[in-house]
Amino acid sequence: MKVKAAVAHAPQQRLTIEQVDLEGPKAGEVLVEIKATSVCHTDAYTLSGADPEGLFPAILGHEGAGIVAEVGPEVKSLKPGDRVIPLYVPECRHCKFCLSGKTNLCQAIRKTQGQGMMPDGTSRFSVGGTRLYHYMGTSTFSNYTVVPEIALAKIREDAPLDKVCLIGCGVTTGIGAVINTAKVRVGDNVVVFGLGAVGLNVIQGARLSGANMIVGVDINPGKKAIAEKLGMTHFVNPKEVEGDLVPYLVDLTDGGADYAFECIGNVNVMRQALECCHKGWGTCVIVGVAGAGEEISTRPFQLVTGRTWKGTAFGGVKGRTDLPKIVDWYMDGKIVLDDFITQVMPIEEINTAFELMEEGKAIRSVLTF
Ligand code: NAD
Ligand code: DAO
Ligand code: ZN
Repeated sequence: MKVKAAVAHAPQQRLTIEQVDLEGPKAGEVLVEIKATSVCHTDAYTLSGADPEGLFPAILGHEGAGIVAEVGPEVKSLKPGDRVIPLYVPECRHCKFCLSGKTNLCQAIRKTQGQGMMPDGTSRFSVGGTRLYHYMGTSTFSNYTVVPEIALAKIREDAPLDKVCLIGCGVTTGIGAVINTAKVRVGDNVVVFGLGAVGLNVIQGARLSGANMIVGVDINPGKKAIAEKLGMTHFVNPKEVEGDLVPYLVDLTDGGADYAFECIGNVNVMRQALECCHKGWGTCVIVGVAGAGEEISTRPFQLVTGRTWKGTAFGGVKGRTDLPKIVDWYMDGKIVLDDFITQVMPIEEINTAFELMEEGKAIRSVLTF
C-alpha cells in the first residue's frame, strides 16, 4: 500500500513528506494506522548523526499511538480496531530477560530492531524501489507502520490518541525512572537535571511518590513555570549559580540528593548528578542518551563513599503489561499529559517541530495525519 511518511534520507537533512510503499504484515506482525505522534529528543539525536545505531534512509518516530488496521498470521493478542501504543522496548514475555523479573529490556527482537529491520531481517518500507530502514521498531512518522505484535501495548478504546501518544516514550520514561528504577520514597530529596518532557515527568513521578524537595536544574528559565506546576519545589539555573554547581546543590539539599536524575544526555552533567548525591546512599539515575563514543567519569571515591550510578531505559517499564495502567492513570486524572503538548500540527510541519524542540520552545509537538 501507499502511505504518507516523513522520510529521513541522511543525517542533518530536513525530513521530506513522501508517498512510500509499505508491505503488509507478515507472521507475528501488525499493521497500525498511526493517528498521532510526537517528536522526542532521541529522534533529533538520531537525525543529527550522533546515534551509533542511526541508519539512513529511514522513517523515524517512536512516540505514537494508533489503531490496528490488519494483523498478520499467528497474531493472537490484537485485532483490527484495537487502540495501541508502539513500543521501542518490546515485551515478548518468554525471553530470559522478560522472565528474569529484573529488567524490562526484552531481547526477543533486539538484533533486527537495531539493524532497522523487522524480525525476519527485512524492511516493510521502500520508496522508488529503495529500501527504507525502520527506526526503533516503531517508525511512527508514517500514517501507517508495521510493528511486531510483541511491540504493541493494547490500550483502552476511549483514550485520546493525540494525548496518550506521549506515553510511548517521554512520560513513561520519566515517571518510570522514579517509580521503577530509583524507587523514590516519601520524604526523599530529588534533583532533576534537564526539564524537557523526560525531566518534567521525573518531577511528576517524584511528586506522586511523595518526595520532599524536588529541585529542577535547567539552563532555560522558561522551563520553571511548568516544572513548578508539576511539583518542582526549587529551580536552579546553573548559569546563575556563583561557583561550583555541585556544592551548591549539596548545600541546598542538606547534604545531597537521595536521588538525582540526568535527563539531558550531557556527560559532564552526569558527573554533577552523581556528585550532588548524598554521601552514604545517594543514587544517580542516568536517563539522558549521550553522544556516540562519549564516556562518563568521576573519582572512584565518590562510589566508595556510598553513591550509586545506575541507568534506565523506558523507565524500566514493561510496555504491554504497564502501559494500559499508565493510560488509566491519565484517564483517571492521576497524571498530567496535556501540559506537555505545546504545539499540535500536521505531519507536513514536522521540520518545524524539530526546530522548536532544538530552540527550547517546545516540550512536545504532537503531529497528526
Ligand atoms: P529535551 O531536549 O526536551 O530536554 C532537555 C532539557 O535539558 C532542556 O530543557 C534543556 O534546556 C536542558 N539542558 C540542556 N543542557 C543543559 C545543561 N547543561 N544543564 C541543565 N539543563 C540543560 O529532551 P527530552 O525529550 O526531555 O529528552 C531528554 C534526554 O532523555 C535525551 O537525551 C533523550 O535522548 C533521553 N531519553 C532517554 C530515554 C531512556 O529511555 N533512557 C527515553 C527518552 C529520552
Ligand atoms: O536492549 O540493548 C537493548 C536496548 C533497548 C533500547 C533502549 C533504548 C533506551 C534509550 C533510548 C531512548 C529512546 C527514546
Ligand atoms: Zn522478552
